[in-house]
Amino acid sequence: MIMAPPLPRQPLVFDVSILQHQASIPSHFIWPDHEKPCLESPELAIPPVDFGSFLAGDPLAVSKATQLVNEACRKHGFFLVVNHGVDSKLIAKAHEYMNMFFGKQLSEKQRAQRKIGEQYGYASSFTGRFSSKLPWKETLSLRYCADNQSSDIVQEYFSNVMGENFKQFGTVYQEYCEAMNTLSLGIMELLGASLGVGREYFRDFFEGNDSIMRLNYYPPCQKPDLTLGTGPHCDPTSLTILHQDHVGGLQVFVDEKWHSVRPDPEAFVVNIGDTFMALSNGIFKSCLHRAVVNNVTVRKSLAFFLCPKLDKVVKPPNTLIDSKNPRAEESEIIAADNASAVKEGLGSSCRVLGRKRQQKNRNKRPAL
Ligand SMILES: O=C(O)CCC(=O)C(=O)O
Repeated sequence: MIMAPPLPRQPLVFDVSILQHQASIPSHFIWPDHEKPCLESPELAIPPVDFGSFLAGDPLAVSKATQLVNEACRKHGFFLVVNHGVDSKLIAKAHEYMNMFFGKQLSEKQRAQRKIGEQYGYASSFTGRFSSKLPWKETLSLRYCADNQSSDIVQEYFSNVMGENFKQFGTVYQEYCEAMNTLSLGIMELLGASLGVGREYFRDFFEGNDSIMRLNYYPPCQKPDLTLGTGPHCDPTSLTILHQDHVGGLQVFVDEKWHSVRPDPEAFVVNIGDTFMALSNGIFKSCLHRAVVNNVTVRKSLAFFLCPKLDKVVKPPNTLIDSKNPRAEESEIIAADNASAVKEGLGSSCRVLGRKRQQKNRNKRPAL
């Protein structure tokens, strides 16, 4: 029998207008059984930290905030900040402009297409490197630099790549990133105080940071029990400040189970990444998390990933190294090398510094 030659494989295009209504989803989006989501999971009790009172220096508030953060970060690395001082109108605008961006025709979004090997731009599950376990989402990732020479980098990206019609998008996300920069440096004071190294130590380390802002847009999916919006991962970066809208979908792997994080539009979810875990000599944990999708509504999240300036050396302060907490590994990591490893999809080199004691747990597959 003569066999017909196989048809050339069509590139898979994540066209939301079609995919969100499909009763069955393409096999590329179906995750293996051991990674399929549990849509009903117990809620993770994460402490809300009154950030405004911490910054104001009220001794009782400082002691309460540092204690809550210390406990949460030793256990799983997640906490909430409330009374954070970020303008609620700016947050609302950042969400509104996400709706406008992701609501555009695919061809228009693809003007910012992120190419294979690149870290910034528009990405959807088109023909990436992975042909299976594709995440059910679209993203736009932007570079933000806090040094004086790159002060308008986000604004310029929109104008240069998307065109002058997108100038207002640039203004909104530039302002949002600046607010996240201020907030993240304040959180560094809180982490420094919680680790007993003083408020200035990590704040100074992250001055002039070279960070990433990611807009995550999760369309509805008619088979949310088969796929994931974001697969299980630990953030290779230093600190993540996430604003999730009212929908919910973030899950964290704690005590051998997945837990959901209840959405609170008044709060930011903060989590420790691998690089900060290394800076803390493994005392504060970077924890596995993921995002699930639903069959009813779009979900959005805004993630700011704080990363050190590229010439920084990532190593814990001597005061965090003692016989109870010996140095996890002798090597030091230059932030630029870490950033390249992350970009190439190799994971964080910082992992070796902070992770040794946690390695045993990390290698376990997440339970269903
Ligand atoms: O959307 C979320 O809740 C989580 C997103 C996330 O983990 C990521 O972008 O790395």
